[in-house]
Amino acid sequence: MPTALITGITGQDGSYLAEHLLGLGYEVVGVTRRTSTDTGSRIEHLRERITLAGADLLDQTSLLALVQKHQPDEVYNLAAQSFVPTSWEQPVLTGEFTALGVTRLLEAVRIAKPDARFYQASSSEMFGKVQATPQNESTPFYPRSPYGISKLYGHWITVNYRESYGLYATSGILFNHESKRRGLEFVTRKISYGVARIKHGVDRELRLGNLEARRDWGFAGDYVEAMHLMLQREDPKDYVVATGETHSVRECCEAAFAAVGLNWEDHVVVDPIFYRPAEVDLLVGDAALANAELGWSPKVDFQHLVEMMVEADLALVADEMKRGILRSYAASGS
Ligand code: NDP
Ligand code: GDR
Repeated sequence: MPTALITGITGQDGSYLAEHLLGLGYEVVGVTRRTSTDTGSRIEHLRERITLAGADLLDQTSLLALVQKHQPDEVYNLAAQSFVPTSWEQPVLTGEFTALGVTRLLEAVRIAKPDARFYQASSSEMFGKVQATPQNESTPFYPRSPYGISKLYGHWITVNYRESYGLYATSGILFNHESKRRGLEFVTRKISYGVARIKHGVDRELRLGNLEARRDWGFAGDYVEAMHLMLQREDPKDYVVATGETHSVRECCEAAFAAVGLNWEDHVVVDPIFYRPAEVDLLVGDAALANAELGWSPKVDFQHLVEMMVEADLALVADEMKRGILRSYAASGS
């Protein structure tokens, strides 16, 4: 039974990847960091089937001990400070987690388990102010946030460890992927949760930033399959993973409100507090290489994704109302 070690297991992707790998017969070791509150709601249903191990991307010793102890066959580095607006508020910390954290984990692998296969969660945010459309593996990078710049460092250090030490190290350049487990601060989930609250009469309006930004949105459950496929190739290689379709935030609002029979224009309020210092206007990926060499293609399209998310949030808000535990939106910036 191969062992997979997943950092960021408590996040959206970590939970789907753990489910997928368990289904394939892997032993899964999930890395959690010490927090004063429980962050394990996304993996609650998996607790009996996975091993949790404590370590932090900021702490080299903990990562080395982790790899030494578990001797993983595959390492998936999904942990990061992943919310773009926070990266302007905490640029140094974002660099520590999202950039240098990758080197710390690569060092642990190089020293303690050099034949492990390593996956780095790279991002379409590295394309930023896009230099070509659609974006593929050869498109030049032009990141537009401390987050995107940190991810670019993580990307190149992964390539460098492959070239310097012969590690089996790969980067998946994944475009936005969403689900009912997405954090409430990201725009698709903010919209689906907001729509559910409005439909249930909890709120009347939904405040958003730039409605014209366009993203290539896919389903997280499909994207974790690509991560695993990337590590099964004979030679390590980097791949773009995307749907090839792009939609604006406005279109996402239209689809989400329409799913519950409402008109988005009656409820959405543009609030400049949510504008970013530098925006990524348009992303659309070309995943032809992943399709040809990994046999990967997305199964869930944009319309279905939005409907799935709205449906899940309608049920969630109904349950929160019944139990008197409705949440509030996070503070400014989200
Ligand atoms: P989430 O924000 O949902 O999860 C991030 C995870 O990282 C959490 O488990 C978090 O733990 C963990 N983490 C953060 N800091 C540390 C640290 N110092 N040490 C250990 N663990 C830490 O992200 P997603 O699941 O959406 O994304 C997974 C990865 O893929 C991220 O690297 C993200 O940047 C990248 N990515 C995501 C895309 C997307 O559209 N979702 C697209 C492209 C790339 P805790 O629960 O304790 O906070
Ligand atoms: P992104 O995702 O920055 O692409 O990063 P997010 O959902 O935060 O923003 C997408 C676009 O929507 C616009 N937008 C808003 N965004 C948020 N969060 N809140 C709003 O109210 C709002 N209004 C408009 C944004 O300006 C932006 O253009 C995600 C993260 O998962 C990264 O970790 C990952 O690397 C990339 O996707 C690919």
